[in-house]
Amino acid sequence: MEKTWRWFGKKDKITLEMLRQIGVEGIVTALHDVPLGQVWTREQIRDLREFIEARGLRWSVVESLPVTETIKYGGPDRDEQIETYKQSLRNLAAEGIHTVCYNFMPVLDWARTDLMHPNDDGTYNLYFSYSEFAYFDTYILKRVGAREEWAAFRFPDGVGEGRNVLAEADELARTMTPEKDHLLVENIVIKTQGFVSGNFKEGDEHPLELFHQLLDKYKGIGKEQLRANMKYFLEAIMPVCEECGINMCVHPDDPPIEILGLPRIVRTSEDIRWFLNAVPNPHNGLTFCAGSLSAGAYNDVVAMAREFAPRTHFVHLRSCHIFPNGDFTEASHLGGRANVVELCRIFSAEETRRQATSLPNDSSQGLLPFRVDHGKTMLGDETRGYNAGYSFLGRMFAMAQVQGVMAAI
Ligand code: DNO
Repeated sequence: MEKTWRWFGKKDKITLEMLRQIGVEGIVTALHDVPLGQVWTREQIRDLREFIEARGLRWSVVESLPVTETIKYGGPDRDEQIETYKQSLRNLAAEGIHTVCYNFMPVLDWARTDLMHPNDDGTYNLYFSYSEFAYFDTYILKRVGAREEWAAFRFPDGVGEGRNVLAEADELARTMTPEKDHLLVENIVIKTQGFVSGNFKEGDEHPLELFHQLLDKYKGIGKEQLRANMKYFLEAIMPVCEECGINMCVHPDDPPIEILGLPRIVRTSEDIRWFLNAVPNPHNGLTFCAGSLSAGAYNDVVAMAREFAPRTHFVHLRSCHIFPNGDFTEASHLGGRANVVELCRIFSAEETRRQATSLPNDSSQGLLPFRVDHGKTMLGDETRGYNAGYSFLGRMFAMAQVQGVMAAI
């Protein structure tokens, strides 16, 4: 499989020269400076591609070409936005880039409550606490209906037994301070979204107001409507994907639960089966993010990999540990629920199968790109100002572990 790495562009403190030294072959990146909803021009794409190639690497995957909110909620300008999207796809293909990761999560991209959760061994991990998230929703965001929803919240079978998240949030409210509130907003809205989604930026003065405005757009939109909007989008772009040989791969919802009263539709096997069958075109595929999927207690990640490997165009290798109370953290890449070793076996076999039957129109030569995702923060990473979850030494350590697994397989 092709060893790739998420790189945040020329301003990333982790340079391409560093990545070559650790065995990276392909780069996963985006035009992070282009505002949401604007066409990515050929010139901009070429400039970045040449920058990458001049350093002995290739631009393998786009992560992400963002789907603007209006496409997700079906706003009046969605067709216009879909045309913009199609043009960016054509431009990417013309520059030789054929794998495009995106997501269909309303308002929030990935979410965590703690970005520096200390482990016993002195490293730090990302962490998701239900009570802190419920506190954010009910006390900071003060979303209408939040209290009722959290009162009715039930964990899936096997975890969180007897837990009353709303009562825990109320309890937490007694000890929270303005500083702690601020940190939670930073973690949920600014630091996790700022560098990936485009909806929120580092330095936004009123992130919560913006949040409410976005939430309002989804009033009355449930799971079925969001599904219909995803299908509409995919059907509209598939002709361009076929013509240009672009493989689209949707990123699962992270975490794979419905939050903030918003529907989330890429969480379970049933969801994935649904969107693959709704638009049964091989160019409509999946980013198999083992980490996101493993954060759902109902997801059997290995079984999902077996089922969905043929429609997977990009793999994210990481693994989560779910505590008995339902909270989760990111486990070692060799531990946790995801079983990265077995996943490597499944996806390597899939790659071999593809290479034997190489699809026409497929510039990747059947290579299946993977990247490690969300490393630990360790050995001084914490002082370098890297994006949350995207440390250097922690990710390098994970990458080395996975390279070892691949070699052994
Ligand atoms: C977080 C990432 C996501 C992912 C997007 C893809 O670390 O996995 O932000 O890149 O959801 O669109």
